[in-house]
Amino acid sequence: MTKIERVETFILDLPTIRQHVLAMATMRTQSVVIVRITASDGVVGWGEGATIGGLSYGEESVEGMALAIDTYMTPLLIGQDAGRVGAAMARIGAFVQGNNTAKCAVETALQDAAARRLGVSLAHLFGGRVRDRLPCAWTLASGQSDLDIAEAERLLDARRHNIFKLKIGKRALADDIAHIAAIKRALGDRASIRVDVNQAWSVTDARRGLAALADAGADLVEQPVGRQHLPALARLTQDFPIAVMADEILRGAEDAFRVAAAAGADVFSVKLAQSGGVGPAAKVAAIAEAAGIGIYGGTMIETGVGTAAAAQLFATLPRLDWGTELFGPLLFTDDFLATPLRYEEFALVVPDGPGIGIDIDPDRLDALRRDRPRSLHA
Ligand code: MUC
Ligand code: MG
Repeated sequence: MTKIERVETFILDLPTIRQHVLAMATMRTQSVVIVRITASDGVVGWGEGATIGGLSYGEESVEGMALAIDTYMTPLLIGQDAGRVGAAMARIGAFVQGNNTAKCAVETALQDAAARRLGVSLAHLFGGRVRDRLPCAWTLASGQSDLDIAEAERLLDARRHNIFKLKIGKRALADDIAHIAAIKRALGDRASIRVDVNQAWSVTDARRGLAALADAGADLVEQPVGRQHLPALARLTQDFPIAVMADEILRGAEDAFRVAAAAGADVFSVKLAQSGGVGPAAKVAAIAEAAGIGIYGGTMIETGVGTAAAAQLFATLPRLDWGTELFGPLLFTDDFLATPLRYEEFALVVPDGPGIGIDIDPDRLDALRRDRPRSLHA
């Protein structure tokens, strides 16, 4: 039997190319946990756990994830069969509640190693690709309409993105609506405009907001109200012509089933981090598909590791109606992949090669570590 021998966590801090203004936080750095799992046959798998804005988005922080993995998950994994990913994750599930993003980092590393061991891509283990390129949105979140429009124009000219997600909910409703309308007016039919409120609106604001967003020409609104308000989300979904997408409310298959049963959304943002890994995210997508709910490949603004893992899964989904937002690596000033992911013709090219399809440059990884190894960075 090939055993799990070693589980390591690295916290990385990656500066962003510009400030990223969200309803609940302004990001200038993104912090992530990278997990490296080594098996007794020498095969190594990589995984990532990312959240945004420290503890302002969800209950997990990178520091907490590293602790949960090192202290509680690793002892449950050492000595287990490296090829039995489901069994290893069930063992963790029996002793660790919640902590989906930390579980995602571990599960992804196990899946990556399992696929590498067989010499196949992770997509191959999930039924094989139905597409080689994933339409990829970009988030405009500089905090200023004129800067956002200039950024969108550059990206359209470069044929990198023609789907833009705008982060709103921080300013007064009328200011946000004026911001969206100005961007839609400037870009017209050349781009799809979508907004993410990150739970910031009251139900009353949301009713006004959705009507105005539809008038302004936006195509979709993401998580307008708090994750605890499923009945309100369902009413908004039924009452307005603009598509309503569920994000924060979805933490795995049980939530997906609950939201689908309540007709609580038109679209699901399927996220590996929120679901608890690649396998759990596939279940969320399956529930959406069975319920006739649209699918969007979401991100937690991961580095190349989490982005490549998500790309492997999203490439296998028969329906990916709303494309993806796997732009994470493009928001950072730095990267630690040996070969960067390729973005062209408004899409992310699904990486080839075994496992999640990437190789890590160890020196560049070390340079981004919060606890830089002394030998290299004394
Ligand atoms: C979220 O709330 O969807 C994804 C893109 C982005 O800019 O923020 C994230 C998280
Ligand atoms: Mg969101």
